[in-house]
Amino acid sequence: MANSRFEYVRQFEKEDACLPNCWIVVRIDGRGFHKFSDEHKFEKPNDEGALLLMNKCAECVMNEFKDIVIAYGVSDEYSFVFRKQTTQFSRRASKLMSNLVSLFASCYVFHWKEYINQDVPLKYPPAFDARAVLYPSNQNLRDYLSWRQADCHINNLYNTCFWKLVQEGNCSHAEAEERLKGTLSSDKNELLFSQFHVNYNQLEEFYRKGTILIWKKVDEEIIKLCRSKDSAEETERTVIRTRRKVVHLHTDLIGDEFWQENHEILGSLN
Ligand code: DGT
Ligand code: MG
Ligand code: MG
Repeated sequence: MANSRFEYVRQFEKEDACLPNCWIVVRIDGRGFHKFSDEHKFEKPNDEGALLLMNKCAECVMNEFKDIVIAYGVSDEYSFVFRKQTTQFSRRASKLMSNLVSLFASCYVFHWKEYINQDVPLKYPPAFDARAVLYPSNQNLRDYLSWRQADCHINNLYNTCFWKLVQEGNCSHAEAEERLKGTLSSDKNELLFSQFHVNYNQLEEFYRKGTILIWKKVDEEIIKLCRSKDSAEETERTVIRTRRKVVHLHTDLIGDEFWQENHEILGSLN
């Protein structure tokens, strides 16, 4: 078919294929979630339902895009790591980002009622931003994920102290901020322990470490209907089926142990 005279405008489109042999990380982050979490009465510092909803959306994304080998989520953000050799969308950054982030956002709305208190209807449509960053080496990728998990730790320790001071220590927001100014991690641990009898390291790992999603092979029992050769009658039989499933972990990924236990993530085939 002959091209129309308008066809030349295609040339204005920019090539944006990600470099080969690099890990592709797409990170999404809630837009204005400071306000969004207030408007929807999220518990402070951590709202279990809101975080589980984020995890649900991330799991939906992984089930749709099987080339994601690991995802890491904390607060209103999620990072998705595509295997090095992925050919998804011909590695086009805009396609990868826009497909991921739009699926994530629609899942967030779709599953809202399952995770958030029935008394809190969704007041307005949430939005998420997305960026794609390339990491050429395994060490770069590990450092990226370590950076996000270290951030989770720093913010969660600060927020735990801040909200204890406000909710139980009779401090105003400004007073709590002043009390925490210039404190080290050890000071904050000490404050929690001496003033509120809280051992930070015993708080839920879900909040302290964030959520890691990876694929694991799991054995599942399924019930099959079988018909014998000489009878029309069907009988139920339990069979074991192995399948890959997304599992949720709340462990340390900064040390070597996680990567040794899950060596297939960085494995040569990726
Ligand atoms: P942005 O990303 O530049 O559009 O701005 P924000 O407001 O989304 O800021 P960001 O992403 O740096 O920080 C995330 C905000 O989300 C932070 O103010 C706290 C809030 N948030 C996230 N998870 C929870 C939660 O479980 N409970 C509560 N109360 N707030 C949360
Ligand atoms: Mg945000
Ligand atoms: Mg954020």
